[in-house]
Amino acid sequence: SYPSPRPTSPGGLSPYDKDAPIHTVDEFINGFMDELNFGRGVSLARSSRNDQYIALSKAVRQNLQARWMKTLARQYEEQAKSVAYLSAEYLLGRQLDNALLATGMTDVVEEGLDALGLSLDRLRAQETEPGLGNGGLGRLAACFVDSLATMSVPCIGYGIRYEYGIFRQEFEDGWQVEHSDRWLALGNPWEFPHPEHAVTVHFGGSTETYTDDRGRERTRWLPAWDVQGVPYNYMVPGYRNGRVNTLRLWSARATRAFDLRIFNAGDYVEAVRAQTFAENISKVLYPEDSTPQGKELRLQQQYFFVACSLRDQLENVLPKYFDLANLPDRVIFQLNDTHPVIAIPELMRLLVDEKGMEWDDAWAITQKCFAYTCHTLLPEALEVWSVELLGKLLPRHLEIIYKINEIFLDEVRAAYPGDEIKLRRMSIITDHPERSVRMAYLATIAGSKVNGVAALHSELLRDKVLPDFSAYWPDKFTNVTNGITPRRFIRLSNPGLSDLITQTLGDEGWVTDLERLRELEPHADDPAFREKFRQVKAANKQTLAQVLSTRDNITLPTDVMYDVMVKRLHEYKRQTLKLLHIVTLYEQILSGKVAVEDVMPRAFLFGAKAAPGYRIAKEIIALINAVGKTVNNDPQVQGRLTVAFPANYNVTLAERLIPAADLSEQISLAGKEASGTGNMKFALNGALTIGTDDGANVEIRQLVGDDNFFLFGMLEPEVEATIAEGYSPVSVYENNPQLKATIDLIASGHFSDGDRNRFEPVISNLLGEDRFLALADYAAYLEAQQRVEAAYADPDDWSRKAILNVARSGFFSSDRSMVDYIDRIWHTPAITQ
Ligand code: T68
Repeated sequence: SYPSPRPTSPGGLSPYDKDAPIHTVDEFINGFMDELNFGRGVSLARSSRNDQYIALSKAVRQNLQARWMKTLARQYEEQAKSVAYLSAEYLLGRQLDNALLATGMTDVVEEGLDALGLSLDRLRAQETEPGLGNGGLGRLAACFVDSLATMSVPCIGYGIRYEYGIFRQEFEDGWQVEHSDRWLALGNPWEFPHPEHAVTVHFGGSTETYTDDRGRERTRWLPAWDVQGVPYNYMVPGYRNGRVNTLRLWSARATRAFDLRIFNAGDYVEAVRAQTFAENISKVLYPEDSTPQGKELRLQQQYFFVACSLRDQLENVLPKYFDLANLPDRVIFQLNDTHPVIAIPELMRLLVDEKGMEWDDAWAITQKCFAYTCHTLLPEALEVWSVELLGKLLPRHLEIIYKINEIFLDEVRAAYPGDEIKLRRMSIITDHPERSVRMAYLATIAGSKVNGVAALHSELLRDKVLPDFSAYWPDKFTNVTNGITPRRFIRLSNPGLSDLITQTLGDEGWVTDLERLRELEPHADDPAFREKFRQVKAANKQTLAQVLSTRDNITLPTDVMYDVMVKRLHEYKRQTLKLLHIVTLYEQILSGKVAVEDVMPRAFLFGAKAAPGYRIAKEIIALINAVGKTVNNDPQVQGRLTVAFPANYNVTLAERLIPAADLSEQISLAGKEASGTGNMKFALNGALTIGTDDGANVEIRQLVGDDNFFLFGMLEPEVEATIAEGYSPVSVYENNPQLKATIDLIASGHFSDGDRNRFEPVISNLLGEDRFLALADYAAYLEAQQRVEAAYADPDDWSRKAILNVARSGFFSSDRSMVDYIDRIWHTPAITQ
């Protein structure tokens, strides 16, 4: 129903494109040398690698800038409706390679740098990735803005320019330690600051009522303090289509009024201290990915970026004298989880208090302008703000929320007379454990649509998380299954496989039309194609081994199965279940149950950050590292089992790990992982999945076929039943001798120099509670791993399965996700001119 995006210059640079100054090697060299000499003020001979990286980036971005301005001009001319994506996180990954790909400049740049005696590979490595997100949610936002640009759909991404992104992880004695991520320390050639367009955001104070000049009773907010938001613009290039959209990240600084007040009072030092206070708001990304702590600074961050973004839309993006009654024709604010939900009362405040609109008119507009995406099923991840804190920081917003709730509850009362329980269940305000605002409810009530991020998730969201609301508004609820951008996650990250696909399909059209991978299906039966496919995978393993050797001093065999589990460390994702499998294989060798020669050689690769305050997650990291150390150094296993846990898993490392994987571990407890997106990246890159019936795994399995997916474990209803019956992990342990031997080996101190207490917290967590039923799924997991081994023993058949995974993963392109959002929620056509 939506035209699929087509690149205008599929091959690369078009010499006739007047919008780009650089087409030839000579033009590149000139552009680069200008940036180096006049931008950095250094000669080539005296330039540092950082000078060269920045000059290179600025030369490359020249080819995007005219396109950027034209894109904006077209959107304005066409009065196009645009998506304003509100997200507290964007996990972008490195920018240089993506810009080279989008502009088709890679070959010219490589040749030019070569002529200057420089290496593109070395300069690439100079870039620190912008880690402005925790994991899946932030990476999803980055994929979505990429797809919208590539599809010529008007979009502006709004977020926060954190001075420190997600922490840099190191291991000390196997224990996670966090270091600050100083990603801006060496300068950032990809951002365009506009301090002259700073907007003011208010906080605190009180409200008062007054009578306006038409005799109406109104309310106004008398805030106590304010900060300024400075916009930093980033280019979001479409893939070879001449479009460049905008990502606008806000940075906080003190207002001048604020300064003057204090400076005039003569307290210079206090005035400077106050500036620091203001700047704190955008200082650091909260590293909690699923248990929001209700911290005041976090609420400040949320309101800060949302208030800046709404003001920007109303004052700068829309034409002067725009009739706000038509706002829904021009913009849809997509709420990426509840973090930006305070935008709802903010828009009401702007329309009612500042623009003088009647409540009902403002509410009708607001309801059309917002839509809400939920990313979780964990109850502890559903954000609530205490009324006390909200009232202190945003008193007017709290009043507005109360009024929204009051009107809504009147409606509910009329629909279900006498049902006080339902009323209390559906109220935005809850009294337990303290009086607070349920942000997901506010978003559901105000939003035009509510969506989950995979089919199963959307179903559970409707039936388990928001059942009263879905019964009341069945049409409000929809699903949009997540996706990943094929530009970054195959074309850039897996050049070997991309070349093979392009050769086989005859052109590069698949990069923007990923369903075309279906054309690979017949080749899955061609032994010559399988051989080439295996060669690509083998080369990717070599590359990864090389990277890990220099990056982490890790030695990795390259002729073994790569079994990979990379994602945030969380109990529900069950890294411990993976670990129990590894320890089981090892225990079977130690105890002589299995001869070493009969163990299939494997390298187990982990990547995971734990929230700094999440004790048990950090203990699990330490245990993985301890097991790795013991296993890797044990001559008895003869290098058949290798455990590698490179620190600081991030987008850059993902781009290396995923293309090298044979087996993708997606083993969350059924009903807990909303979607997963790593699962899609692995399948697209030709890894087979071992996974539970959870999140998007369900759809992956349906598409790739049962024969090409290793399913195991309880289904969601079984999980519920098991818990309802009174789950006892100890009895599972006692009734499974192999599980007992495995856990006992850990408890014996085998991996902790004889210290039996060292991993007691993990053991007692598993035996005592095992909230996510790892032990209950252990036997099924081992059995599935045996199926994996049997399949891997037949390389030709394994390749066939892997190729079919690639061929059938086109659905998981974020371009398709965008089509679904556009059809079901946004109704934003592409610009045409
Ligand atoms: C993830 N959520 C889901 N949250 O866990 C994953 N949370 O299943 C899904 O695929 C992905 O979202 C995209 O939809 C997150 O990543 C967070 O990072 C987060 C951050 C702050 C507060 C709460």
